[in-house]
Amino acid sequence: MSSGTSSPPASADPAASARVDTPARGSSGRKGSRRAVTRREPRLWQGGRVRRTALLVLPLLALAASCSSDEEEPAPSPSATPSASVSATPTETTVPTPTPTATPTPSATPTATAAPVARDRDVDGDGRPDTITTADGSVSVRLTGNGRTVTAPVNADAPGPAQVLGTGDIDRDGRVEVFVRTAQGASTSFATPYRYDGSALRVVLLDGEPAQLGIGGSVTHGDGFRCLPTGLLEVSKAETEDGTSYTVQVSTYRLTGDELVVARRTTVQAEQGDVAVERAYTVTCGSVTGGD
Ligand SMILES: [Ca+2]
Ligand SMILES: [Ca+2]
Repeated sequence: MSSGTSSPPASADPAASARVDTPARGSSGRKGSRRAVTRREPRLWQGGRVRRTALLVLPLLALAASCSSDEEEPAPSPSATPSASVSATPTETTVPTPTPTATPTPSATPTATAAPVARDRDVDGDGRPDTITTADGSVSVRLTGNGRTVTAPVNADAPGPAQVLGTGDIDRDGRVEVFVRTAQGASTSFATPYRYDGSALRVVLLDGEPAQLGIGGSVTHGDGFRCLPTGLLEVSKAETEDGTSYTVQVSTYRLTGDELVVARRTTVQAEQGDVAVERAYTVTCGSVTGGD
């Protein structure tokens, strides 16, 4: 049932197709064969060129891929940033709250330092009472600490040995002064102080003469003195004509060396019973006391 003009079955082999085309005769057949060859040779050449191109391209692609992979190498991530830069980030610094300084407690108002009060009969100020004696025309002190005896002359108006009235620290230097009665009147006696200067016993002077401090008085006059805590000696003299109104002279002395130097002197008018009048009849200095 086949005819001579029927086309041969298509073959998958390109060579078989060439063999089928080659036996054709005639110009048309030759041309067709030539066209077939010229059509297929390029395919063969193209195929070889494709393979060669592939051989060339593949390494290039591989190289490109390599380069691309190199190029695509991930840049250092921010995590690679040196930690120093991180730590350089300013952070909030907690400023320590200054601890408030304790407010100094105000010291107590300093109290006036009380001057030392010498012990009675402690003439040299060593804390131990010393032995005081009198004889005609003298007063002596035996110092307990070293056993030494110091003596001073006494110019007494009254006959016989002078009497020791007591001791008191006039200037508050820690050494008591010795009060010796050196005169005795009808209503008034007089005391002369002696002081130990560290080496000798010396009479205390007033106006260049041995001081004579009056003690006591009468209806018309009064004499008294007292040792002040400030280390001064206050001497008061009162006079009255009617026994009611008094004129009181108050003299304050500072013991400087062996001398009583007046520091203040005032005159006041006072009535009987006034403290100024009472002081003119009273003696208060250590163990020396007296008056009405
Ligand atoms: Ca003593
Ligand atoms: Ca003294």
